[in-house]
Amino acid sequence: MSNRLRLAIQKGGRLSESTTDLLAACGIKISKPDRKLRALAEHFDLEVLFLRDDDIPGYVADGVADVGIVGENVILEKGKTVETLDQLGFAKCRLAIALPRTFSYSSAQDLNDLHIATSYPGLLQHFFDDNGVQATIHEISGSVEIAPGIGLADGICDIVSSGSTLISNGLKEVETVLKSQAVLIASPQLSEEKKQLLDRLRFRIQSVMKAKQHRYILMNVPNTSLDVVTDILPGMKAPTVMPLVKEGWSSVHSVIPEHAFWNVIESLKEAGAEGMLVVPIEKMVL
Ligand code: PRT
Ligand code: ZN
Repeated sequence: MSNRLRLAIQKGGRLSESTTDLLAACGIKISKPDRKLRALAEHFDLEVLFLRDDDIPGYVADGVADVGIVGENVILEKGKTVETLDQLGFAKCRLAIALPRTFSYSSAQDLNDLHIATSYPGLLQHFFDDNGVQATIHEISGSVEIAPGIGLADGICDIVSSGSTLISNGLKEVETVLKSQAVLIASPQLSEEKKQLLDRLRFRIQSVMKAKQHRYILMNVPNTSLDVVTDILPGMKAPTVMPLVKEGWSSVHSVIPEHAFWNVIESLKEAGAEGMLVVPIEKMVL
């Protein structure tokens, strides 16, 4: 067996571009596969297998691939034994039950005796069991959203992101079965060497993800406001403060979480900060 780490990723689809972008940001370049099923990465002991997303949990569970990148919805539906290591922040969506817009719906009990079409029979049955619902599941593999319109089912259970597919098919979302995003999964039985490679890969992924969730901020602050401003700013340890050539002023640098961004900016402005610059961070190693 080779000591390269074998990573299974989606060959072509909604996960592909974000997956190769993430690997590239981790310094791992993989050449386009064309029709090939596998490729070697440059600058890292990694071999990539290009698969349909539905096959990824099985390949990883069987140890044919060591690790994989796939949506949580697919892992949970397949019920394979894999370890879920890190949420990757892309391909965010939800698995939802939707009914015709005109259906008067108040609770899960209204689903009793309905026929629901889905490509996720396992997760849907689980939801029915948890909620004491007796309904019939029609498993279909694609174009689920047209099932009620052609009289195949009363409703559907499908992946939703913006919701526009449901609207254009006259459907409304009534229950969320699962929230999902792309995750890194691993086989439970990895050799020590592969575990070390995996640790290096995860360290890079986490540095890239932390960087995406933060911004670097620089501003000029009158020295009289420094205490207030440094209280607002967390920084990695504490903000950096450097004197400006103009007397009585300092330049303050810090790192702020993206989610707190606008609130922090507003408070800084009120505290007297001027000339704020906010720049993206490429990698963040703590
Ligand atoms: O060929 P292969 O089997 O590999 O790919 P696939 O066709 O099965 O999957 P693909 O590439 O469509 O999606 C891969 C993964 O992306 C899914 O398993 C989800 O984890 C995630 N994802 C994120 C989505 C969506 N968003 C999404 N919007 N998967 C599918 N959709 C579809 C959905 O099925 C519906 O038809 O988009 C439509 C709804 O989108 P909105 O924006 O109109 O709500
Ligand atoms: Zn698929």
